[in-house]
Amino acid sequence: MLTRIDHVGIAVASLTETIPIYEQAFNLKCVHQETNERQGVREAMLLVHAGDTGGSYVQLLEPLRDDTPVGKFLTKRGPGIHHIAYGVDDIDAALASLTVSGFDLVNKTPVHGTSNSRIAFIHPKGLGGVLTELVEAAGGH
Ligand code: MC0
Repeated sequence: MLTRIDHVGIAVASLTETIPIYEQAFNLKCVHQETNERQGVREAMLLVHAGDTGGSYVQLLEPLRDDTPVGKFLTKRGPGIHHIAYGVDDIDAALASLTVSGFDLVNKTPVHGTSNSRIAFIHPKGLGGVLTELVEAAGGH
């Protein structure tokens, strides 16, 4: 079902302050930035590895407001790892399988993600306390 680790999402107070730190520390390049109003974030994608089945990224997330998932997370826990995202070839099939298995899906059908990907979140409670995202990239994978 899973093709790769697509990204690790990290909650930060400021993209402007944090992007240069990651670029300098690991010689990464920020290859994409986007605002996702529905998710309440500004995000930056830093490429770690460009693989055959899609890339792997560090995703920095800055909340648009305090009453958003990342805003609430920052208030409660401070900056840190917010979620892990796995690549899938067929997100509809993956969600159907997880539903049959009884997992608590935050998104029962895919929503818009980075770079026109289709994404869905699975609640952290059923997965060892880790908020988990599935990503089907725009070109598949
Ligand atoms: C909250 N909790 C988490 C968590 N956020 N646990 C692990 N990781 C996280 N990131 C836990 C809290 O500690 C709490 O546990 C319980 O969940 C309820 O927390 P809450 O603060 O009351 O939050 P809720 O219930 O309002 O919402 C939690 C939920 C939400 C996971 C449903 O954050 C959500 O819908 N997330 C999915 C969307 C999202 O995160 N979007 C931003 C990234 P206790 O034990 O105290 O009950 S968007 C993105 O990444 C996109 C653009 C992309 O990749 O393309």
